[in-house]
Amino acid sequence: MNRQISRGEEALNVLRGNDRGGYTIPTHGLYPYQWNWDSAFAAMGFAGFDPARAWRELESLLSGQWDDGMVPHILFHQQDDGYFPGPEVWGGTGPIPSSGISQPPIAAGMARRIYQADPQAGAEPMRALFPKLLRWHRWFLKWREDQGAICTTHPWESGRDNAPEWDAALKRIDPVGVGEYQRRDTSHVDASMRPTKFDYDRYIWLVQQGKNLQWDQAALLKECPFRLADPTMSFTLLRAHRDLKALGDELGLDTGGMADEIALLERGVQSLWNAEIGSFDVRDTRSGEWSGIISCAAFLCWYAGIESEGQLQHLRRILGRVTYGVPSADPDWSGFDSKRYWRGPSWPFMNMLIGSGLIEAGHSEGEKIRAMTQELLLKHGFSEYYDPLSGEPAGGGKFTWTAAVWLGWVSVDKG
Ligand code: 9WN
Repeated sequence: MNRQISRGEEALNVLRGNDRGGYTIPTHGLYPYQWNWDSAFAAMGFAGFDPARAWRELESLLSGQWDDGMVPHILFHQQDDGYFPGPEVWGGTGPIPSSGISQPPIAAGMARRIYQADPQAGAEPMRALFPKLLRWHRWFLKWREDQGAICTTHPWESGRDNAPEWDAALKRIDPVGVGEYQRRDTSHVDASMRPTKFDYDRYIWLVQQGKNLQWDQAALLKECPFRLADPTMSFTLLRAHRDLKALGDELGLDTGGMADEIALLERGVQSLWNAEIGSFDVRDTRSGEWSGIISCAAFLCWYAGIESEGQLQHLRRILGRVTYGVPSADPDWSGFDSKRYWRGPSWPFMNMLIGSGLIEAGHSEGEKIRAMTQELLLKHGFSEYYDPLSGEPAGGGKFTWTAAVWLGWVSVDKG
């Protein structure tokens, strides 16, 4: 008789199965390359059973760093026709074929976790990573800063592809000349769970604009119509910079200027406070408009060490409406869709960032989110995301960062 394997063993198998030798793909088929913030979670997942492999994951991510300090959101280590848009569409200019945008900086926080588990073994890899991570963080501060908040210049840069906060800015783009292209995502998962063609035309148009400008940031700053100050980018950079400074101080490295940068980001996140809805929100730097929608990104404030009673009230209301973690969009918003990507579903890795921030801040909602996530993964395994009402899994299966969240945050079968 076959022994039923535990969730923990299953999680290890997911990570091992997605390991391509030095880097990890998010899931077979749908996402066959190395993604930036997924990779940081993969490192956390490996840390518990193979710390050397965890450091290797972060090193391979940073090996794609561009001359200007940017760390791309996708590294195309090997050509794979299962994903669109591939390296030739992006025309990245770094040392490894890559996309031309970045993603929320999670790596420094994960490096700190791995380091703290074994400071002696971690000192050398961390010393080598420190200047690279610092250059990346400073790239955000140089090219994405607005009133101290950090902007996203493409829906994919924020990591929340079809979040409703992008709708108004995307609508203003006329994707003239975008041409014919063949999507691959909808041949892996049901189209009803993915962004629409309207959105995709604009995603591709923005990629084409960046490529035509050879990813020259000064030119893009002037010309890119999509430049939205975003809670995801701002809160994750603030947290990442705090973590990196702590590591640098501990290792006796040069952290000059970092305290001032942290102070700037602390002021900057307050520029994302939309008093009308009493929540952190996306601010369009081109039009000056707020999105007016409360998304899961707003609840990353505690992860960044920012307290907010108003945000906590919204969290309590929203958690009372769902069963399986923080939904990506407010269930009381008229466009809420529990199955479509970033317009409603619950994402375990987001639950972890939000929940661990709340736990650090001493709020009981953090443990509640952890328990919800644990139950979700016990019942439904390691998918990309889930319906927050029914728990039904959606998107890709055998997903790296979801398995990593099990191993690093909610596991019930450790030891
Ligand atoms: C585009 C890999 C990535 C995540 C993102 C998620 C999704 C890609 C896509 O998958 O984005 O980058 O093609 O939909 O939105 O957060 O990093 O898991």
